[in-house]
Amino acid sequence: MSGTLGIAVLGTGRMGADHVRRIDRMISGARVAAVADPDGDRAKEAAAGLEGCTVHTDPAAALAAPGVDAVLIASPGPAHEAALLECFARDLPVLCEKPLTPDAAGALRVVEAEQRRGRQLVQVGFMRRYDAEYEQLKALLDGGGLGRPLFLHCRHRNASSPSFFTSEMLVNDSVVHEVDAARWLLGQEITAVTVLSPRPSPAAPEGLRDPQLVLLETSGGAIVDVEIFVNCGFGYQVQCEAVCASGSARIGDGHAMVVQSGGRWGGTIAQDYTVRFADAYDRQVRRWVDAVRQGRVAGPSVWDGYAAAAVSEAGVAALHTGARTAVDLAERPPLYR
Ligand code: ISE
Repeated sequence: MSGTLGIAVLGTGRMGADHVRRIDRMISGARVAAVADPDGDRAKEAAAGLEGCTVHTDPAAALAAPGVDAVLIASPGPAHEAALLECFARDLPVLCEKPLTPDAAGALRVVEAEQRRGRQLVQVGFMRRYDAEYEQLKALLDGGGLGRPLFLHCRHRNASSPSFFTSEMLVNDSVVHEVDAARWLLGQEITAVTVLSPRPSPAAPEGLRDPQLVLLETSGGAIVDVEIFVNCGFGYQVQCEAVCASGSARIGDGHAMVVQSGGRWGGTIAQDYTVRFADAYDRQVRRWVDAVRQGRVAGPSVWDGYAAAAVSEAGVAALHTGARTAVDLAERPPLYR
């Protein structure tokens, strides 16, 4: 396409509002044409100052608004399936924030619906794939110089969790990022999940099983361990070390600037994901816009979203039972091979 891509942003909470600002200020060739949020005031606030942007409380009305060529879904997970099916009916390309859907059955219905169309329309927002350090690690592992990966040791820490966060969400809202990153970095599926949790941190809200240790087994015989700790107090940290047959590589140490003064040395730690992964989000949206303008779809697919949902479901079962739980994955359809 030659003109500017008009995007409808569904959901103007923290992530959606961040994407509205990003599209407006950081992305060339695109503009926000419509926003929708059940909270009309919040939608209005996100659209303030955006020329020609219409404001809606009903997502379907935003998709039908004038000038909408593509859709960015940033509403809560349970709203994704209906929004995606509506986008398919209107033939609108989509960038859908993770998780694709909260459950594997819903994600599989989305996969089947896209397959019936015979053409991909959706990129799923697993932004780690666009982070410079993750891209470097992926290139290193793909190059094969370190030999076969044996372990990924991952740490995923949030300063604090929102009030609505549940023990299950540590798995299906937070660790889902490591699930996708591990599948992508290793080029393997996750076959089984085990979840262990120590006595909760005193900083965790009453009843929240925080932190947890999530163990993922892969189809190629590697093991991925993830420490997920969403009330660590000190900041937002995402680290990953790949240990391979003849070497190891680590990302996420966050040593941007080191200050030495008064007999001490140190730096700062980002406080949340919109800061830690700001560049990755920019790159993700930019690549999506470029692809859509060229009539292509790239990046994580709804199959990747489904596979992550299937692993999350096994992870939540493992959290409840304490048992190693096998992942039940459908056969990958030809459209996603
Ligand atoms: C949140 O939804 C995210 O996607 C963040 O990247 C993650 O760190 C956080 O734990 C999730 O709740």
